[in-house]
Amino acid sequence: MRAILFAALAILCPTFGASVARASPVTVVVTGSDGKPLANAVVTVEVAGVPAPAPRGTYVMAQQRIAFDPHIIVVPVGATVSFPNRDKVRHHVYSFSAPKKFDLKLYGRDETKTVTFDKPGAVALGCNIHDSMSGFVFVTATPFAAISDASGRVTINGVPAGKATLSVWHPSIRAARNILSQPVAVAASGLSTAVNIRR
Ligand SMILES: [Cu+2]
Repeated sequence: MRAILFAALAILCPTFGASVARASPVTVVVTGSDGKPLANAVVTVEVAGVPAPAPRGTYVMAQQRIAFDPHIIVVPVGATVSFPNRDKVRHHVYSFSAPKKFDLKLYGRDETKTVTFDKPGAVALGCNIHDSMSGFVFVTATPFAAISDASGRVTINGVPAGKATLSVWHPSIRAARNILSQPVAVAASGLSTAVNIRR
């Protein structure tokens, strides 16, 4: 009887039974303290009971034209990232960040070293040879994460409707771990919001 009732409800009301699993786009526009769009901010949506996906494929942070390329990558907890050197000169990549301290001693062109990131958080990269080199590996514990584009915008698909925590990370944010967090309610139709990093 209960199964029949459930089926009847599902027909009468298409969202019944599907509301928890429904995938909704979350759109966020991030602006800096000057009010202008902020690129290279990491937006994450944490949903209780939804862990980071298992690492899949290859994650690459190249050294190219005396810079980290791309400037920032987002990877799930447990991911192994390769650091190929595509320059003619040698690099010495390191990080002092709490989630992952490491040191890749001098290595030359077309050499690759790898690092496994097993704790969530932002890992700032530097090079002992080139002070101007700056990059980040952002290690996330949720599958819902994206980097803001030049217009400060991110769109994250697949977030289930319900309660969540929306967080924005950027090195210029003056807060613990450079992160601003707020509780949000994601509707079945998604969520569209704006975050200014000034506190
Ligand atoms: Cu270097």
